[in-house]
Amino acid sequence: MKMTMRYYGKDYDSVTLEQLRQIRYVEGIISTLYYKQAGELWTREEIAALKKEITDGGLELSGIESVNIHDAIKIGTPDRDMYIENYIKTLENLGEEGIDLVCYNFMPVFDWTRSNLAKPRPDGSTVLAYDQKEIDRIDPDKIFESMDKMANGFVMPGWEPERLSKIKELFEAYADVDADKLFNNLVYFLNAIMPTCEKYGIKMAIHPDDPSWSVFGLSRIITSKEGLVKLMNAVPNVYNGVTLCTGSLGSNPDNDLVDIIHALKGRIHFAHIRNIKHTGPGQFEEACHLSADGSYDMAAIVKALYDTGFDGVIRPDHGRMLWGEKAMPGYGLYDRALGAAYLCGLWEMLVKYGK
Ligand SMILES: [Mn+2]
Repeated sequence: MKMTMRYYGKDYDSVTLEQLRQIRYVEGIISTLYYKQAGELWTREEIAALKKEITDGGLELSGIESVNIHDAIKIGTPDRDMYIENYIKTLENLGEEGIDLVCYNFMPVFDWTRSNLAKPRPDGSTVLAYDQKEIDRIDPDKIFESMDKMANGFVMPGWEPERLSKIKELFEAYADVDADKLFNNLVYFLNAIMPTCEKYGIKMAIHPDDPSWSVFGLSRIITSKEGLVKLMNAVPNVYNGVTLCTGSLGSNPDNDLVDIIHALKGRIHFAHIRNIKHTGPGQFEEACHLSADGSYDMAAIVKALYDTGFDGVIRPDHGRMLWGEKAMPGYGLYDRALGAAYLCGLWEMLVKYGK
């Protein structure tokens, strides 16, 4: 297991590499070329510059989150092959720079969604929260505006303002993309990139949809054990793998996270570990990583990873906003550092006394 922290780059993140390096538990960084639009080619020079920034900061670049997928690939329009070609070239450039882990998602139009990015808790900290009833009241055209207003002035991953102007077109383009079509388009994409992944040893790790159900009537397919196992079987190549995000999959209380980890044995290349608290049907809020603070037994989750031989990259996921920090929602320094320490503690106990 390698503990890492997500970092958006010096021009976008309020947290510095120096701070991240001082979290003794953290060995590597997960980052991205944040300025790149989905579908754009990443050049070798750009990737080398990212790597250099992180290496100069005393850490290693342990993987990319994310190389985003252009809508043409998800929708399956005739120009998808050109975008797949670009994706392959990007993977080749990443491979040449020694990167062997790429996280991505396959959600139509919207990336992760929340109804509140700073819900106060009784102790004065704030968390991201979701309430389906509130989302149902928001016009899909207004959701960008609503998320942007809550973002403390940060540009959030998946909510880049460039996408706002295209939202009506996007909804139209996805109108006849049902779950089967979306799934087939994902399989088409994976089959096309697998030879490159094999050549460079790049593990693809699909991030589950967040929340794990359909939002605004758009299809979502990576929401459960069934969908994940179906995808693993459709492209039975070890480089077609999963980002086990406990918070995203765990948004649906019907998902048994320990069972999912066992079902995906050998195919989990990247783990996002965080706790959430179910507060009602279609409702949840994020929590501190500690088991007692949310609905999930984090020791059981970490043990399932350990028991299935997980040896990939792990990172604490969204944290609470603490101690007056101003940061990108979910991506403050303090609670993620506490999360890393907690998860490393659980892991050390398993390594030393788990058997
Ligand atoms: Mn995640």
